[in-house]
Amino acid sequence: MSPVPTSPNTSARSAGTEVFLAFGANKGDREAFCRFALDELKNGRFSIQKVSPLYETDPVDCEEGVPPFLNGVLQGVWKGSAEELLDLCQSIERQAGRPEKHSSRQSRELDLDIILFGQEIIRSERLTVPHPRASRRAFVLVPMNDLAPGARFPGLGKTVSELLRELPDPGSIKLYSANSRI
Ligand code: A4P
Ligand code: MG
Repeated sequence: MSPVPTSPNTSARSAGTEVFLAFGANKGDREAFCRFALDELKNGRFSIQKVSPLYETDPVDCEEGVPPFLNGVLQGVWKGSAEELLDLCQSIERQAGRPEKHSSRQSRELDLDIILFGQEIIRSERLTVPHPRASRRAFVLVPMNDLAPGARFPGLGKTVSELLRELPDPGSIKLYSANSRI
């Protein structure tokens, strides 16, 4: 009997998929929560390749009076499906103390979003990738541009540096610490 053919997707998965994750925190010890996310991500199936500097950013689309965020982006290789990566991100958010039910306009100990999953376009009940708001948010594009200005958003067909140049108003985003690299 001839062997069952392996789809390109399956073989790509076994080698791992290049992913970009954005992290943010604006509650408690923000730097410690970002560090916690990086430490927890280094589980067996995720290998971190690059981490951006940390930026302090004004809240976007949040309730009035919420404190500024620390934001960054990391690039890595994930061996598994996108849904499994979301499960890992959500379990790290919960371990950081973030309640399961919350509003996107409130402060949070930790937010971990999948920005790009290879060049896949995913629209499922749980997951939209590329992240639907990332391409117009300086707090994602600025740190991502430090890592991979030429990374392309599938669907939009534009690179990170092109999207950043096209942002009408980047808002306030200041370098906080260049030392988040690992
Ligand atoms: N979900 C769908 N697609 C994705 C994806 N690509 N990555 C679903 C992660 N999650 C994804 O997300 C809510 C649901 O989105 C999840 O259950 C998942 O199934 P969440 O992270 O639990 O909640 P959230 O972060 O409060 O909501 P959301 O919609 O991710 O909010 P945003 O758009 O990420 O906004 N301002 C500054 N300066 N810095 C920030 O980091 N963050 C936000 C959050 C608002 N303003 C900010 C910042
Ligand atoms: Mg989120």
